[in-house]
Amino acid sequence: MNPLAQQNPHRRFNPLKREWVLVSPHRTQRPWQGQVEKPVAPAALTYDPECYLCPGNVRAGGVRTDRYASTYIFENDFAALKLDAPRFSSDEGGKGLLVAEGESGVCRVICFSPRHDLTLAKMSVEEIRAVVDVWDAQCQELGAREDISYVQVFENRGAMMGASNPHPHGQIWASRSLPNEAVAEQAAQAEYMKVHGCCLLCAYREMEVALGERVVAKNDSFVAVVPFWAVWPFEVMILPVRHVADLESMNSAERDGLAAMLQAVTRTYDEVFETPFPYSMGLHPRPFDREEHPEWHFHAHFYPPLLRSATIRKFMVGFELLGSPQRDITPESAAETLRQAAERPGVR
Ligand code: H2U
Ligand code: ZN
Repeated sequence: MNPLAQQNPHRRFNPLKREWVLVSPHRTQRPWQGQVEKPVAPAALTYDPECYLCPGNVRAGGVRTDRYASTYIFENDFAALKLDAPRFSSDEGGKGLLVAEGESGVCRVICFSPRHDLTLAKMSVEEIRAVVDVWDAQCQELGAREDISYVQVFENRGAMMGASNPHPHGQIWASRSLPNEAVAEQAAQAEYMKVHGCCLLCAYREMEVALGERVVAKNDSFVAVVPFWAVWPFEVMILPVRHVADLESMNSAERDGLAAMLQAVTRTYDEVFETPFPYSMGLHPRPFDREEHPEWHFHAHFYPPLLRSATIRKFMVGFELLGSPQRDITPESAAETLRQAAERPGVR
């Protein structure tokens, strides 16, 4: 790392989104008298009769959840997307200012475990592997549809990130059009491959492993780093070692490797402030738009909001909202904090 960058304000380029982030390392000592969140008590019951997602219970929409024993998938009772939504496109006034398009798709919920009190961090690698396999089956099933171009798998974890229920669960939103993030990442990866003749994230992963300063965890098939261009204080990206575009292309050992890496990252997070660490995480497989995507390198993003303790979060406000994202602690120092947390007995 350039020593000037460790002490001085600078901006860093995110080649995956082709955006800049402002880094202000000299500012980490500034006082804080703002909002403090209440710590969240972890869920204690293995079965909660009031929980919409526990086996055998009736959900908010009136449907009963099966008595499932491992993972469980159901159509979201309050889906944001519908398969039968009408197709239309309009440009009121013809000036490209009031443009709308009909959008269709599918929203599903996936319960990771029948146990109400678990989280990915508390599940075994075998149990997380079952979740990985369901994600893959969902991507294959939904991605094969003519009217689907992207399958976005994600998890909102913790009330701070808007999760509606502590029961371990995630969501799958599959849509006719490519969401913004996929559009940006696809264009950037395709352009990089055209100009440099190699994969952006393969080249990036090699450099990060060689440098080591932003690496948080490694196994035979996956690497976790705080990206050079991270926006959130403890943001992490998980990258496969092999150039694979989706879960389907991963062999059994790689799927186990992904499960182990998800466990390592979530356990490490929970150690940082000795609290169940909130985050939004999601998978970025290739688009399922029937095009070849040689440029696309599968990856997962973790975006956690916590900054300084279990109760002090980063806000994306002011300059972040109106100018560019900004961070104080450097990605290198966040990676060091995460590596130290990963050494604690709770993780290993
Ligand atoms: P979170 O990932 O933000 O917790 O959202 C859970 C989803 O579960 C949410 O989209 C759905 C909500 O619509 N849900 C049901 O489909 N049925 C229910 O009974 C409760 C929640
Ligand atoms: Zn539950």
